[in-house]
This record gives sequence, structure tokens and C-alpha cells, in this order.
Amino acid sequence: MKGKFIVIEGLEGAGKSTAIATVQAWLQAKGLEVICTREPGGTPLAEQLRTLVKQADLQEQIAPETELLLMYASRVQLLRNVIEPALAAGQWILADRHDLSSRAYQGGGRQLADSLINAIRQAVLGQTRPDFTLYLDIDPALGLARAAARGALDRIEQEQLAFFERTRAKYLQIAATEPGIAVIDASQPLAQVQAALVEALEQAAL
Ligand code: Z5A
Repeated sequence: MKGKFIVIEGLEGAGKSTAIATVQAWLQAKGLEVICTREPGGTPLAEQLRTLVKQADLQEQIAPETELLLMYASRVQLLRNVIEPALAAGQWILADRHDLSSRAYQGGGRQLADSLINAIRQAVLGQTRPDFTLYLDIDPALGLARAAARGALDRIEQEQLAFFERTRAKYLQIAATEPGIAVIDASQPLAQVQAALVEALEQAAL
């Protein structure tokens, strides 16, 4: 039987790392074999693209379209070499970000046209889509404060608050109009976030 593809999404500092541990424990308690991925990254080449795209001291501006293409280059490597073979072998994928991140960050934050992003998605993604997405929703000011407490900010984290507000708005707009995306209030105390994640997974009947 084919495995399932679960994605965790959210702004920085929303608590994705913690959510992944919660979802992983829930899946393992059901005896499921889980592979965790992250984007950008997850293969040797994709990890190099991740380093490039996050690098804070690049000597030139990265054009929004370049950033978008780097995200999809990384994503296709991960899909073809890790995600699709694992799903076909019956393993479950638990992903720290996927396609929705590009739609929110590059579409919302960078204000690239949906038509451009959809054309790239259609051209390169193939048939594989997440079975369920948990979007951790947080006010960007709170998320960035949590992220800043961890240390130096990367290139994207150094963007203005308005960038993250547009990104959040795009996440919420897509979550309100497309099926298979649960919105979790990530500003709650950790125990409540964890309970909300488990409730959403139970309701999703995967
Ligand atoms: N990006 C993009 O633009 N387009 C794309 O297509 C893709 C990505 C795929 C990836 O960086 C960057 O690439 C990201 C989006 C962009 N850029 N930005 N900005 P990353 O993977 O390194 O960064 P991230 O995904 O944003 O992860 P993060 O900063 O590590 O966030 P997190 O995993 O959600 O945070 P966390 O480590 O789980 O939690 C942060 C802190 O908050 C930590 O100290 C926790 O203990 C604390 N925390 C968590 N939950 C709570 C609650 N409920 N209460 C209190 N404190 C909490």
C-alpha cells in the first residue's frame, strides 16, 4: 500500500520542529514507518541549494524569480529521489515545509504572480501532492521574536515584518479555500498546540 504524505507549514518560530516531534510520535505509535524531510533541502544537492538560498552575506541580490526557481529545483530533487520512492514503498513522509511554502513566501511575501508559480508547479511537480497539511498559524512578530531568541537570522528571516504579514495572509487565504489543510493556532502554550495537532490528525482520518 502506498504511504501518506503529511506536511507541516508555518512562519519561522511557529514551532514546526516541535510539531514534527509530536506528529512523528503519533505516527510511530500507530506502527507506521516515517521518513522526515525538510525544504529547501533533503538531498545532497538540495542541501547545497538550501545553504545558498539562506546565506545572509551574498554579494548580490537574489531576484524573486531566482529564489522561486531555487526552491523548486530543491523540491524536485527531493520529490524524485526521496519522497516518491518512499511513498511507493509504503513509507509515510513527514515534511518540514513543501509546495505551500513557495506559494506563501514567494507568492505572498515576494508578490510573484500566482500564474507564474502555478505554471512552474504544473511543469515540474508531477502527480504527488500532500495528503494532509498542518499549518501552524502565528502572528509574525511573535514568531520572529521566538526565532531571534535562537541566534543570527538568515537572509529570508531578515525581511521586514510586512513581508511575513503578506506571507501569513497567503497561507490563510489558501487554507480557507483548499481542502486538506488544518489551521492550528500556534500562539497557544505548547501543550495546547500539541493537543490541537493530535485532534486534527484524528479528524483527518488518514
Ligand atoms: N522558504 C521559502 O521562502 N520558500 C519555500 O518554498 C521554502 C522555504 C520551502 C527555511 O528556513 C526558509 O526558507 C524559511 C522559509 C523559506 N525562511 N524564513 N524566514 P528554515 O527551515 O531554517 O526555517 P524555518 O522553517 O522558518 O524554521 P524555524 O525558524 O526553525 O521555525 P520553527 O521550526 O517553526 O520553530 P521551532 O524551532 O520549532 O520553534 C522556535 C522557538 O519557539 C523554539 O525555541 C521553541 O522552543 C519555541 N516554541 C515553539 N512552540 C512554542 C510555543 N507554543 N510556545 C512558546 N514557545 C514555543
